Amino acid sequence: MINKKLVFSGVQPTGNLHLGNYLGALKNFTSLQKEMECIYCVVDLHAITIFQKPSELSENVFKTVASFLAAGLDPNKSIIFNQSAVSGHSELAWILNCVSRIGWLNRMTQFKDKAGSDKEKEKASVGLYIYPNLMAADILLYKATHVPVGADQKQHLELSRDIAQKFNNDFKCENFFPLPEPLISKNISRIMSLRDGTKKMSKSEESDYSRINLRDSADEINKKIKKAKSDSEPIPDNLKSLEKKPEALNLLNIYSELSKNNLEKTLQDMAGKEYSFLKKKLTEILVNEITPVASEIQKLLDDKSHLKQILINGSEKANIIAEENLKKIRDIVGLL
Ligand code: AQP
Repeated sequence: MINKKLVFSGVQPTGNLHLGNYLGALKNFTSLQKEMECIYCVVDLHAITIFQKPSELSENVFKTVASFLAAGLDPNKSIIFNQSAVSGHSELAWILNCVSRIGWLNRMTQFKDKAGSDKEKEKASVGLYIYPNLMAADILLYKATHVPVGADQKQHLELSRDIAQKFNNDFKCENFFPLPEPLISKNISRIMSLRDGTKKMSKSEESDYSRINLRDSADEINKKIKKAKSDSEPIPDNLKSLEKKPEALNLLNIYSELSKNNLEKTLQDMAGKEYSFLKKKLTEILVNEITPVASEIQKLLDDKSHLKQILINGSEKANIIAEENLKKIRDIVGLL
């Protein structure tokens, strides 16, 4: 039996959440909780696939959950918890490690990006390599049907579907796992670095000038946008002229998303103007959107026991669903 619609998604506690996480994931999360049952997870087991200092990891879990709430997630509507508090994630990940194929993992571009050159790859953790199997377990543990993610996660989600399908075939339990659908924002699926428009905005990128953090002050936002790469020519009136200008395109994309216009309309309005004009407008709109979120994050971080209680309540609810599904999974696989 295929479940009713259920949303699952996760965010790694690897630092301060940024504009890419906000526009690519959190905004989508909050609108979905109005229409569907949603489970949102701080994926701490994913974070440790790259070494994290223990004291920073726990602090980052709090920062991530505070960002969830500040962006509008409501623990009375959505289940919010940290992954390691529900042991079913690890148990199902092991079972799925035995279903997933090495050839499938070899094709994952994120591993190639994060692990580096062939020589460096040898030193990457095994966890980083099998990360997509854990992601499949996160989703399938709840039999989630929809997964809101940025476009960067599309390939991993396709792998989750392949794993679900192979499990259903191998164990002759047709439709046991639903094949999860990605929910990717159409307009703004990928926010790029402010310093290099060919790389995605990322928490772990060394330069803080590459991203707008959700905790940035108005002054920091202003400085970062001023320094952001753009173009010396005026803003064109068509998309084609932006093909080889990824940084300029990124700024226009972000502005369009925040001003709730499509890119064509932004180009119509801004054609012929200098990028300094766009940057001024973009700073205003970013400050309006981000600084209230930043002060709410700070307020929430001042009461960690409240945040901890939200995680405990969420993990209890998640565990009930996980255990019920795991009982059936153990039975299907033949584990006593
Ligand atoms: N630049 C981005 N544009 C759009 N969406 C993005 N997401 C992340 N970066 C962008 C989406 O945010 C959700 C949570 O991602 P994550 O933090 O779990 O992992 P990530 O994709 O690896 O993000 P980072 O910032 O690059 O983290 P690090 O540097 O630690 O690896 C996902 O839905 C993702 O698509």
